[in-house]
Amino acid sequence: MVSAGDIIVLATHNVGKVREIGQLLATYRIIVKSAGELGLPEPEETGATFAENAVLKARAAAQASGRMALADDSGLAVAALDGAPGIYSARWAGPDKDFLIGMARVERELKNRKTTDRSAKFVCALALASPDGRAEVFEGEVRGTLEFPPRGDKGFGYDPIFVPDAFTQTFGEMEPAQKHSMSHRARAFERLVAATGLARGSDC
Ligand code: ITT
Repeated sequence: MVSAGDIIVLATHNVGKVREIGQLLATYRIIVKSAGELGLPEPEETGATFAENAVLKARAAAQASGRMALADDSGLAVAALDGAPGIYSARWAGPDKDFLIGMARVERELKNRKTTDRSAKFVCALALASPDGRAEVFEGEVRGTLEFPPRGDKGFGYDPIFVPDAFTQTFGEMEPAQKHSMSHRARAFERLVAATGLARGSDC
């Protein structure tokens, strides 16, 4: 579905995702243009799952641009909050997308539940769509624990409160390469690479 030299539209307006997906794609011979760069509109996320929203965004960008498009729908699922904020992770940060607000809401809701369970996972669905509407989805997740107050400014979104299992630093404190060695996004990306046979630049 994707070959060396192809141009792929990255169907996201989130700069944190653009940066991370750009790093994950860096060794592959494909040219990435972001939806923002191409002035593509942001479709409404009406799906009920990460996968549905990812497909919706990828299809909209593929149809509008006439090129293959890659979309990422992701979020934080907190066990004691029955999986919330989940697909509403961006919306919990309010209209200004202020993740200090989103993280404070997670902390507040956990306090309200009067539980000591702080387990959570990040989930990512990557959808690759072609202009004719065909789409494939690849998912990944990483499990961890939430810690407050937030720590670190290296990531984005909810990274400063998420400590992956077997580590002590939050994603916000880790170098990008370390986050990529275990993240939900990197795991979904590994599946995409395996399924599409995407070749590294040096292999071509
Ligand atoms: P696009 O739809 O344009 O891609 P968005 O920010 O609205 O951008 P989502 O609907 O997928 O994207 O929202 C997911 C939110 O979950 C995102 O805004 C982040 O705050 C959070 N999130 C996803 N992956 C994350 C990660 O690796 N680290 C921290 N937070 C993450």
